[in-house]
Amino acid sequence: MIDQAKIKIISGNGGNGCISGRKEKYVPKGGPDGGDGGNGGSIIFKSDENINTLRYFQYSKNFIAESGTEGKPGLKHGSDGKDLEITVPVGTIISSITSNSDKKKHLAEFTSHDQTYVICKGGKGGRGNTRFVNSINQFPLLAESGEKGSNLKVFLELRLLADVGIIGSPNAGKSSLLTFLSNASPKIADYPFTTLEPVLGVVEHLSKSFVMVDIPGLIEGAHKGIGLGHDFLKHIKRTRILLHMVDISGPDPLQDIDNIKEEISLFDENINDKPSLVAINKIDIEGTQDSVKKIEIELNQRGIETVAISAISGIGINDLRDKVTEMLEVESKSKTPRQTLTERLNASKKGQKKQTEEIKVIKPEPVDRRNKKDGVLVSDGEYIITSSTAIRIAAMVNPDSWEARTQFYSHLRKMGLISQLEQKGIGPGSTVKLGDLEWEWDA
Ligand SMILES: Nc1nc2c(ncn2[C@@H]2O[C@H](COP(=O)(O)OP(=O)(O)OP(=O)(O)O)[C@@H](O)[C@H]2O)c(=O)[nH]1
Ligand SMILES: [Mg+2]
Repeated sequence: MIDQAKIKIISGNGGNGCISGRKEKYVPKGGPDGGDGGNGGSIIFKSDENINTLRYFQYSKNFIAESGTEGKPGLKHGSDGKDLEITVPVGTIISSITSNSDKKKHLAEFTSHDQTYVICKGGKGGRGNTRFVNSINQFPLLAESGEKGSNLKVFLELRLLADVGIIGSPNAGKSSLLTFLSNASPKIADYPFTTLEPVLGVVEHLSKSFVMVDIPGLIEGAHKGIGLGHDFLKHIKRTRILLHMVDISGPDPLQDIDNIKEEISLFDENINDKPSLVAINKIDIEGTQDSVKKIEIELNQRGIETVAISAISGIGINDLRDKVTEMLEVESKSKTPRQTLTERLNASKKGQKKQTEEIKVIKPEPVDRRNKKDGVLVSDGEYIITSSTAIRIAAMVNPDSWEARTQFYSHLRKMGLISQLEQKGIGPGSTVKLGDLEWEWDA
């Protein structure tokens, strides 16, 4: 019933900002001209009703979005990394897993077709040196490194509604069958639309169990919302096999079957591709034997499997349980990874319409973005600058250039970090750490 997978997703890094330009005075087109880095691609999950399993993720475990490229001289912006879109079936729930424990945190749930969630946002591109120009510093030797993408382990879980969906016209005996077979007790009555909501029941058979759902009766026009309509047709999609019930005592059972099939394919033609079985019900009623035979022959000729039952007296029910169990086994063995990722990407591109409008972005944010507001921390007598912006600028400072170092120091002062260090009691000889840099305080 439940399909699961663990995968790793990594969004793209932002590209570094560029330090460039001509420094000489009176040179035409002189001045700083380093462009910004491109943003890293995000990991986006999208639901697709044409996919039914998470099998694909048993073979593919790592998903990495493209990184942005660096900014270039001449104010050229680096190119953004492409987002990586991962398609999952409707009914998928995504949680993050922390590596040191198996604790899960719910991130997103896909309840309908075409929903999109950005689960790992790409890192932002770093600013080029042009962005650091101010009245004092006309030629900055400072830029920002690209923000790192995020790296997340996620747990995907597909919750199918049920293994078997019981469908058919109102009054066919669907609820009677579920009651006979399982612990469920849906309302049963001799009038149409007795069942108003799908009812689930667990069926135990041959030391196995499966879940059946009794779906409210379908009538002509259901695909347009007539009767109880649409809502229930969509539940049918989330079942593995269909048990189509027909009342043999009705005026035209064959026509009844065709009508329901037609309604279903008008709603979604893929549903009729699910493995299915027709249960000819109410065979206990006197005088139905001939029509049972006739309908069996006709359906078998069409390659449709049948089983004749009475949901009230229990005739044929064992046979039905055997057939359903066998079909479920065959169905689960036949599942194969349906499409390669590229095929899926192409398929989802075709269906791309309003996509980006509704994209929801899910936390967690990359660590360095979370630290943005932080400043200075004192630990074991060492002064650690935790500001992510400062760390990203530090990563681009040329340590051999006295001028770059001086500019960087002024920038730290402008950011208020020097006064924070002073307030925290820094003195000559103290160790300061900033990203990969470490130096002795001599101010
Ligand atoms: N004689 C006979 N009557 C049956 C059988 N199965 C169901 N019925 C009767 O048919 C009527 C409808 O049965 P339900 O189980 O409520 O039918 P349903 O398909 O769930 O109907 P809706 O919920 O309205 O879609 C009830 O009066 C049942 O007692 C059967 O095998 N034989
Ligand atoms: Mg019912």
